[in-house]
Amino acid sequence: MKNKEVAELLNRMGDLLQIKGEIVFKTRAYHKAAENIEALGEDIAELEAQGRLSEIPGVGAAIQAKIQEYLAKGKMTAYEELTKEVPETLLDIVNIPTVGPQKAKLFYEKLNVKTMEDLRRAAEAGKLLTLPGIKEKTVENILKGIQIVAQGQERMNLGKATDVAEEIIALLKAIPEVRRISPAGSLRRGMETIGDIDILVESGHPLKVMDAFVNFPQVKKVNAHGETKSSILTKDNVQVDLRVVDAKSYGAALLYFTGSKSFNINLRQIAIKNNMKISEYGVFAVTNDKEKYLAGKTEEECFAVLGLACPPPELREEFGEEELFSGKKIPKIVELKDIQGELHVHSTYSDGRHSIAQMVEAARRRGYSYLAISDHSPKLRVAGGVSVADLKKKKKEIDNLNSRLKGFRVLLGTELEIDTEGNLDYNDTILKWFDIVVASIHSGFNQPPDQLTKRLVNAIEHPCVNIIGHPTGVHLGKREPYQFDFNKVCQAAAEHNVFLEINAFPLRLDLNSHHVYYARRQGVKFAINTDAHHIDHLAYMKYGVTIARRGWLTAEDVLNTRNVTELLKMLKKK
Ligand code: DGT
Ligand code: CA
Ligand code: CA
Ligand code: ZN
Repeated sequence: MKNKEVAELLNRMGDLLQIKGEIVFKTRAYHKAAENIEALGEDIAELEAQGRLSEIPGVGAAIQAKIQEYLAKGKMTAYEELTKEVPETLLDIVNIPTVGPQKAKLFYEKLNVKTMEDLRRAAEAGKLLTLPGIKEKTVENILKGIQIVAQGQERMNLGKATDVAEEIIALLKAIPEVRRISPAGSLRRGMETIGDIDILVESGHPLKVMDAFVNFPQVKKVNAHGETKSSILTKDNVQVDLRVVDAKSYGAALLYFTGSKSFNINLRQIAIKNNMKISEYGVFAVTNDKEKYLAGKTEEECFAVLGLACPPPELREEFGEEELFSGKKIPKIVELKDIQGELHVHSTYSDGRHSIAQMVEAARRRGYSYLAISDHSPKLRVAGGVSVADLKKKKKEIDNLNSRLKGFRVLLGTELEIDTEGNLDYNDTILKWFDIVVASIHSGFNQPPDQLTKRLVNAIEHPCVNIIGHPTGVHLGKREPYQFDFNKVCQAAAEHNVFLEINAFPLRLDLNSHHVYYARRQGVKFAINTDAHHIDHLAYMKYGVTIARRGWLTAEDVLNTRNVTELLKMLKKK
């Protein structure tokens, strides 16, 4: 299908026109058309063949002609003409999170910034600060954004990295010479995205382990094959670094290769202050240039000789380090076993694969005591939103189940569509039927940030809305988050007792750990949900809990660590 290509081209056209300074009415038309084409259930070439292009909402005569030209000749003259006026490389800049067409236009006109590299240089040289409305924080975000884009393409999500690592670790564990083994690096810290997989092994026979490793069936290419470090590329292009060390440095190596780099630097400074040295081999006392080994067998003993408690790997990040090294006790962060149920899963009533009863059965097997079946609402037609008539059936089915089940409660939920104007689905009478309402955005991602903020805040203020689902809309490595004022949304959520979701689906992981850490400080509370469309997806809960842990959440901060009675009480809005 050419749908994606066509939508992409129209989006690019809209962005370029925006940079050129075309009126919003015109640029919006391209973005709208693109959005609708992407949501199309049919092949656009088929539609064209049947002369039905005009049936696509938002596709007027002008855009229709451009699509026809593209489908027939593989090019769009208007687009090519436009790139002669506005450099196409500016689109890379538009794609940097927090930049967008308005700023790209400003940078281009005032500073002749044409490429991502131009922008990085201008940002680092402080030139952006001379422009109206650009503050230091803005520049910081832009630089961070450039980094994300630069890395974004090749990084994999936590779910994929976990699967690959588990397979390799299982094979390594089967080698008799392998004693202790652990993942390290960003995977052990539970980052949303992973660059490469690091694994650490303790063994007295490193060469045996390495020889086996480079010959695993997953290996496509061996990049390094040594006694302490080997590195391979798997058949699906994942880099795996393996390090093998002896017993007395295993703990120190685990600590070092878990990182983060910033965390390691902090530790090194603490060591220096105590006349010690820390490396991947151990912690050493340093007197008159002589080194004496103090610790290294376990992480705990390394931290202990430095006078520190051993922090969970998820907290070893730059963004929480002030709190981490403050000397205060580290709070007990949430664990998978604290989770008592879920509030956002789908059934066959919308686009889920399994019936309510099957979802409930799977939830019970996980030891949960409640599950909210939150199917899509009617406006999300592509996902089979539940009509009012079907909702009555669904309610009856849930009531029946509840009268039979012991020690388990099925909740009637909905994933309520927030439309492009900020209106909600169903009417207020019907909304009151639900035990729980998760409101989400699935359209209009390219709207101006003010409009997106308004849509989210409107939903939060509605008396029936309890949770905002996947609040930023990101699809890791595939779709950037939509732009809105996160601070305002946090404030509204805290004020109106609305929970922000940590969506545990590996493609999303939305909110991410930075958001969670920040939002918690604004007084926000959270719900962790898998957004399961299949019974197997319930297992993704562990990723959501990892993100929560990275954001320093305790069980207190998470709605679905409560039993159902407490939970329903906590949903009451002021
Ligand atoms: P990634 O792979 O990009 O997702 O991120 P990491 O954190 O896994 O980074 P990686 O694979 O380059 O290195 C693994 C760990 O090794 C890292 O978290 C900390 C440690 N490490 C690597 N290079 C350095 C370094 O130059 N300085 C310090 N202090 N630590 C390093
Ligand atoms: Ca790594
Ligand atoms: Ca690595
Ligand atoms: Zn959903």
